[in-house]
Amino acid sequence: MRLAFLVLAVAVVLLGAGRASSTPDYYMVRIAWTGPQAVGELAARGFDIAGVDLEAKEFSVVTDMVGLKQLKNIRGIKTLSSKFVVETLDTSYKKPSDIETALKKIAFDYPNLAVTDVIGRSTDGRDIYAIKLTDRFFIPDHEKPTVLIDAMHHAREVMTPEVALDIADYLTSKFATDPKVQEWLRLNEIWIVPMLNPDGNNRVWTNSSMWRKNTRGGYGVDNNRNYPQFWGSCNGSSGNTGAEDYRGPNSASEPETKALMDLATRIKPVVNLTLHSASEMVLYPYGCPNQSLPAAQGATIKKIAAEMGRKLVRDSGNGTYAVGTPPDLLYPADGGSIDWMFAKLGALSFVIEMNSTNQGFQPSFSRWRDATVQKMRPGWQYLLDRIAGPSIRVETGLGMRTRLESPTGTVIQEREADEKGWTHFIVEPGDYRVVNPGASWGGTTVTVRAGTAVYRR
Ligand code: 0X9
Ligand code: ZN
Repeated sequence: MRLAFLVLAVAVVLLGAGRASSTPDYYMVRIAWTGPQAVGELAARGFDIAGVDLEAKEFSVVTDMVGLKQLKNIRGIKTLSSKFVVETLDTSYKKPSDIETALKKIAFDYPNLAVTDVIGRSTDGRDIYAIKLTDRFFIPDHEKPTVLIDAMHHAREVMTPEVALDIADYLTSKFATDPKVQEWLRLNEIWIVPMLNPDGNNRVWTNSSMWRKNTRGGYGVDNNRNYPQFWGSCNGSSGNTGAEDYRGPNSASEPETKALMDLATRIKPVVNLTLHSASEMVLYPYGCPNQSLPAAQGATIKKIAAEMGRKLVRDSGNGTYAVGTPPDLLYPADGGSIDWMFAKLGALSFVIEMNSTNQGFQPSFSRWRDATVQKMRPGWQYLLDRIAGPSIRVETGLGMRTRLESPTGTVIQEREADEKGWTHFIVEPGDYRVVNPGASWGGTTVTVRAGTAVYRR
């Protein structure tokens, strides 16, 4: 009796000890990169791909002891090293409450330029904050195209809100003295959502530094696999709740995804830039290998992505970011935000995967924070410059659809007007036909030259 009690007591102590240090055992495994196929295959098998380093020709996987053993037995996978990840947190990075504080301070300091907004509530009921930046003096707001910049779909990508906040800081603090900044805010309405996934981020600081998804049901959904476009359609996500790329029970099931969709549907951005880490890449649609962009708009998107890539210098200082689609450079990904932003709303959409995978998910704040936000500036600034380039701006009326055609009638793009009744297209230089097929006044077709002037109906 007494012995049994003792044994039981020991067992309880052992279990307790196991649980007390219940931080999962993570290994960061470096694998030789032979092309996107092997990466896609590991992702499809449920491995958590941390990032690809095209400079060193290797990629990284986050896994546990079991996964580590499995990896060693997969044909064609050459493991270069595996490192036990000690869970260090660099707490200088922003927490959900820091985002609210930072945005409210900007709006307080620059009331003529900035206003904060709550675009929705997260799974656990946290406010999802946005800030809108524009100079309200010169051009009335309603004539301006909107730009949408979002960050932190993925909780552990802690550098991304830093860059989003730097954009807001830069555009407000330099406005008084920098003519470039004045022009960007005179011509555009810029919406920034620095932390789309506050619940996941809270979990990073309190529980699990490698957390990626939101927190639905404790297991979480990957918000960047939850958008309706190509949802669950090309083996680029998982139906298992435990997977790091779990797509959710339905498309747009997640409040975070919905919040960004609702905002974008309302403001109809001409450009959407979504910030992720890491891999030092600029990605453009689509995330599915069997899908490709329509020719004319595709050419414009690819040119802009290539130019943005050339502006972004790698952390090593050697060379610039790689440019391509997710399946070209990383792995297939379905239900991602940029695919929906382009296919549904006609926004030219881009991912920046910032930082080298060398630094892990939490690059030392003191070493990398300022360096990274500075390295990103030429990229987003180029995007803002390009919006002022060849484009067509039409006042069409609320709810109206407008079709852009070549002079010979080839359809280039069709978009719905924004909440202010305007439709903006970013195009190559040249002549275009603007068609309002369902207009109540019987429809119009007008030929305009890109970038010359604003056309009013
Ligand atoms: O897998 C992702 O969601 C992104 N990479 S990350 O390492 N930051 O997780 C790539 C997103 C690709 N975007 C789309 N397919 N839309
Ligand atoms: Zn990401």
